[in-house]
Amino acid sequence: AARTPFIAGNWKMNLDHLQAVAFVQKLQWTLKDAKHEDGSVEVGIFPPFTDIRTVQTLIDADKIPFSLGGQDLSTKDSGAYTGEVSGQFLAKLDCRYVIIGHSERREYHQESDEIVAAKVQAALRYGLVPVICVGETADDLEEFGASAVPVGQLRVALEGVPADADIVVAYEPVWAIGSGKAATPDQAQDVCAKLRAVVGESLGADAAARTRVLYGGSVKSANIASFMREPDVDGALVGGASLVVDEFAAIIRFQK
Ligand code: G2H
Repeated sequence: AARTPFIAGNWKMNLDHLQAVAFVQKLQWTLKDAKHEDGSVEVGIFPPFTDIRTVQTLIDADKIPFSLGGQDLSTKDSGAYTGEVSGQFLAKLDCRYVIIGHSERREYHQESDEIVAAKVQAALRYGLVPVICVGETADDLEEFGASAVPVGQLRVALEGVPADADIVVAYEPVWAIGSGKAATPDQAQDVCAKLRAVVGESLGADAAARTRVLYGGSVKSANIASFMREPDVDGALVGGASLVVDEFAAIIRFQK
């Protein structure tokens, strides 16, 4: 089955709700007649929690063909968990996706592989598609090579996931994030192919063929085409460049 390319903008902790309005309107205007209009590429926006309602309203009012997602969610459904946000709240705001296990969560919030796995289960309980992030640090790369750590992280994240689950995998080498130093297309292809194989081992061949595997880490308009040319790279998780309208629009308009 052909996999629809997915360009996902992870705003991280940027753009307040008023800035979000201006940004989304300008992006939509810049993208008029772009190929996301005909569904040949899916565009995802991952704003901070406080902007999700705002972006949902814009998408709704203007029939903008963007998918919406959260940057994180709680392992729990509801209750006395101050500061947490439940997957059911995201689902009620029309979020289709949620990023799970981003390296910044793993590093600054001590998220273990087990917490990541619990968050994947929480997402699936509410019909959200988890965007499962994995990747090696510079030290891991030196010690174990590129693929061992992300492969291990993904195996744990997929424990107990049903074979028919809709998931997205994002390979983000930590040394490439926000550093301006992206992986080479060859490096990305090699690890993304191995991650697809893990999806196959865990969920079966159908899931491996259907699941989109993204590359993330210093993606910009100047390098997107080189990644998208690779057979096992189905899109990109874009941080810094997703905050610049012209850059993000150019990434969405990538040509193979
Ligand atoms: C990796 C990526 C988006 P950037 O974190 O998730 O960020 O594109 O800024 O490297």
